[in-house]
Amino acid sequence: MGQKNVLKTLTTAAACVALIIAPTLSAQAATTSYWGAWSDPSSGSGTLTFSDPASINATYSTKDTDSVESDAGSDGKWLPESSPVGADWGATGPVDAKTRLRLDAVHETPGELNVVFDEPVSAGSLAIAVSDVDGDAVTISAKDDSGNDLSFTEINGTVQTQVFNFCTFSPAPSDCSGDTDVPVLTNTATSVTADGSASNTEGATVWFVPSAAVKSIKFVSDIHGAPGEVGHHDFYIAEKPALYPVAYNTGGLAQTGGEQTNVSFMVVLALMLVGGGAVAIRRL
Ligand SMILES: [Ca+2]
Ligand SMILES: [Ca+2]
Repeated sequence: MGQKNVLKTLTTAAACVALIIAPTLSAQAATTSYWGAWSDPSSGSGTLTFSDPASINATYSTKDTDSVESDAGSDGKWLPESSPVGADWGATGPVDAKTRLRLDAVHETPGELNVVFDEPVSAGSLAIAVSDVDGDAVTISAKDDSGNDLSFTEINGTVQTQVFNFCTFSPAPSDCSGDTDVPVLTNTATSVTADGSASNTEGATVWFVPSAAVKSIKFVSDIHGAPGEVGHHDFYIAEKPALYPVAYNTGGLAQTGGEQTNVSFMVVLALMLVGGGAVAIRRL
C-alpha cells in the first residue's frame, strides 16, 4: 500500500473511532455531576470525592476553626443552575450529596481549610466557589505540583462574572430572603481575597476556574466584627475531567497502570481492526 493510502486508511480509522467514542463522551457530559462530595469531617479532616471516575479526588484538613461540617446540597443554600457558576458547571443543589463544606471561625483566629488533590488538576478543569462572604473575608492561594505558588491571575483564571449573590437568581435557594450583596476582590501576587462588607446575609459568592494546574488550595476565613464573634463560609469544588486522551494521562486511571495500558491497547486494537476493515473494503 502506498504512503498516501496508508495515511488515508489511518484517517478513516481515526474518524470511525472518534464516531464510536464521541457519543459516549457527550452522554457522560450530560449526566455527570461535576461537584465533589465532602465526607463528614473527622477531627476536622476528610475527603472530597467525585462521581466521575476520571476525576481526581482530594483530602481536606482544617485548622483553627470553631466548627466544620459537610452539608447536603439540599440543605437551605446552594449554587443554582441559573447563577454564573451553575450555568457552566451545573447546580450544587438541591441534591442529597454533600456538595457543601461549612467552616465556622471566630474573630480572633482566622480559620483555615486546606485541600490537597491526589494529582494536579489541569488548567480549566477545576471550579472553586466560596459563599456566605458577607461579614467576613476569604483569602485563597494555590500551589502547583512542584510546590510553587500560582499567581493571582492564574488563580482568578478564566471566570468572567466572578462575584455574584445566588439569592438574585430564580429559583433562589430556600434560605434566601432577597439579599443582593457581593464581595469585593483584592489580591497580592499569589493570593486573592474576597471581602464582604455586609452584616449577616445569604448568597454572597466568589468563584474561580484557575488557568494553571492545581495540586493544593488554601483558604483562610477571616471574620470581621467584635471579639468572640463567629462567622462562616461555605465551600464548593467541581472538576471537569479533561477530554480523552488527556484524562488518561492526568486522571484517576493514572494510578492503575494496568488499566491505562489496557485502554491504550484497546484503542490501538480498534484502530487496527477498523483499519483492516478499511483495507479489506479497498480490495474489493
Ligand atoms: Ca459569612
Ligand atoms: Ca451569612
